Amino acid sequence: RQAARLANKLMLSKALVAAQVRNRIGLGVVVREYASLSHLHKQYFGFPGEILMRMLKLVILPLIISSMITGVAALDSEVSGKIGLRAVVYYFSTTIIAVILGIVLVMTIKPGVSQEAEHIDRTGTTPNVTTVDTLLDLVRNMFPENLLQACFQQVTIINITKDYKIVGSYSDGINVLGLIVFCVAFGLVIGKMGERGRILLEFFDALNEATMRLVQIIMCYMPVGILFLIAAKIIEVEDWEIFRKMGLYMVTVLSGLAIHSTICLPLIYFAIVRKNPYTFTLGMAQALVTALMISSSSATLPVTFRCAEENLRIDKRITRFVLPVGATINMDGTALYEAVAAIFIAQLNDYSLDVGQIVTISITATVASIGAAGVPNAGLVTMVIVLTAVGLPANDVTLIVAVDWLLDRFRTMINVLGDAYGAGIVQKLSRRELERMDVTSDVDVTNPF
Ligand code: DAS
Repeated sequence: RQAARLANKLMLSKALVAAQVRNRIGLGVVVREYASLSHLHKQYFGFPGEILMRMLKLVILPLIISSMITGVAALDSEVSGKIGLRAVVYYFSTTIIAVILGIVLVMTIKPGVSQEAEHIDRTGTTPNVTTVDTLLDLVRNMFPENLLQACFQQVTIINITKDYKIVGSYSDGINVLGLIVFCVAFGLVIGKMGERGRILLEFFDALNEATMRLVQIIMCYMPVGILFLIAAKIIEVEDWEIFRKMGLYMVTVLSGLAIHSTICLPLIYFAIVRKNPYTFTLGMAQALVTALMISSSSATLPVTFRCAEENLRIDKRITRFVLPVGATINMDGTALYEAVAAIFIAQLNDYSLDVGQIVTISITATVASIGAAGVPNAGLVTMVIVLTAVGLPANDVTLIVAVDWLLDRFRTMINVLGDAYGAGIVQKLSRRELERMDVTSDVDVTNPF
């Protein structure tokens, strides 16, 4: 009987052990299944976001072609007047200043560089590079052959003749810079063709309108795509360091916008108009708050007009040209943001950019800001142009998408402020033309801000 009892106990414990083992395996299977499921989750979450990214890439080609050709051709006809020429020179110079400011800040703050990488630099495991070495390095790299090689390799001659393939995910195959240079040249030619050119211009105008309507449709879907893009990213997050990087990225963009709007633009305004720039900014306060609230330069235009003409008493003959054109092609905030975001994404991917690529980013960020419409998130849409130009993974736009709703407000505010300063500066430079014009303006041009 004892042996039977013992055997019975043994059987029981074996069964128990077997059950335990089965459970463990079962648990292991469950965990493995879940892991694969969560992998599926990532795909499921990522899919709607991927759709958004691919839709944005689809509009790159028509967006660049139509906005650049119509923009350049239209500028050409507008620029016949000295007022238009002064406005265009102002637009380009302040946009380039904003881009350079953004690049200097993002290369200094390095928001996308991981801490351990920075730590290595600081602990000197790499040779302790002093500022002087860095500067010497920079000068050494600026030798003519490097500079020409870097710049022209990237920007025009060699690259522009690179035939771009329109197969597969075509936006990755686009030679964006080559396309831009072609569109500028083509736009200038059309602008000079008179009546025949007008027919072509109407076609590209219609193409631009159709493309912008497509962009509007994509933007209706954008909140959904952004939601899923962010969800997929949050699932993927291994190291929470990404949030530190995102925070630094926002600080970089916001500080760039703050410096540009409180130092760069006021300095240019004061240098030319010799009036207090901060009083000027106060006069635009209502328009700036509106831009901050609605994230759209175009929708803010009526308020911008009212502030410029009533508070700042800028001549209507100036505002009627400078403000609408400025709201369309003068976007200092957007240009700064696109340059910072592109280099931030390069840093996230440990992608070292050479001089030529930095120049490429400067040019494409400027052009992308011209192509961006004065509507919410427009800078995000044209951001894909900058990333494609330097071969950066456009899907990393996901990260900057998450905070675009906030940054868009501030860059729109700076866009509007830049347009207003432009109107004040162009008015000051065009006083002689205004006085010569026989149309008497109903505002006193003798005492513009
Ligand atoms: N929201 C755009 C504007 O209205 C700016 C941008 O998207 O970059 O100016």
